[in-house]
Amino acid sequence: MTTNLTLAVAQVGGINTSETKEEVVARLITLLEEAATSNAELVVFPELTLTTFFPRTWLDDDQVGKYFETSMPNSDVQPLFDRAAELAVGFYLGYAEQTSDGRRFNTSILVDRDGAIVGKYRKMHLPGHDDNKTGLPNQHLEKKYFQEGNLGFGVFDFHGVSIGMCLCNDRRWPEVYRSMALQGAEVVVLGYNTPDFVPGWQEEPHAKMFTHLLSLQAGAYQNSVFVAAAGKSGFEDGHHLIGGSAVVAPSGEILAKAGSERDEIVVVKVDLESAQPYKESVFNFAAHRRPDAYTIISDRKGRGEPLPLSFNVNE
Ligand code: ING
Repeated sequence: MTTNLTLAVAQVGGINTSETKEEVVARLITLLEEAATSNAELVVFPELTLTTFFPRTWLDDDQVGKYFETSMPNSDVQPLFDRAAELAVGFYLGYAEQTSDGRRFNTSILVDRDGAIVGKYRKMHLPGHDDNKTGLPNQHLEKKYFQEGNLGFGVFDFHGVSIGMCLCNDRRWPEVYRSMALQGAEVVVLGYNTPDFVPGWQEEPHAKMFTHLLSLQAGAYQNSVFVAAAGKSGFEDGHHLIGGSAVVAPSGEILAKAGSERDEIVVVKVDLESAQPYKESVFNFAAHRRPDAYTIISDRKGRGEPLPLSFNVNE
């Protein structure tokens, strides 16, 4: 049983449309090398971390294609795979995937310390919209550019550690962590791009960071897992994304958090065994959960009417 894992979240401080994938990969390699100097075994990169957050802009099909990877690895990212294997560091990478039959997903992969892809995930919760909302500071067109994920919430073996993956908006949905914790996930890794302005999302500025961290901390505590989240942050062509890359313990405590909105590595050596007391007591799923009472959660998609009462309130 592996007890320790040295985790790094690699925050990427904004990618402008002028930057080439080659330049971005060079930045990722620099971050990975810095993490390796702190003996990191796994580096978590952000969502869509090879390009600018292009869903902020309405693009025609021939304009948006360049943001997608038609194979993984490929010539652009091979240097990252090579350097990581050289340093025996695994990584999580978020990118825009186009399949051979043209389907497009917001995807992440988990690569082990030998450079082999051992996990894949396609974003299940796509936020935003698919219509052209002109006249706004930016749009959020993930529902236009990506299909909903079709791989479910997998848990993968990373050198003896069970790791679940998700992406950005997924972190706000409690079902995500629970689905992976029920499969034995010890660590949940995720990348995110959280813009200041999302059509329809009205929150005060401080609340954007609060709800981001709250989501990580709740997911970690309620499921006795470590959560490692890496953000694309800072400014991209003048559009701001929040930072706050962090590693959270099963206690719900933030173990470490990025202090900047730039490229920044945050490294934490986590003691996986420290989750055990929570799993054996307050969140002993097998002893305490009542799935017989939760069926509404998977039966219903949207809000509806109260369920008919199966009892008389006066009895
Ligand atoms: N980004 C945002 C996120 O979930 C969002 C989108 C946030 C939409 C809040 C609505 C409300 O952090 C991505 N990429 O999902």
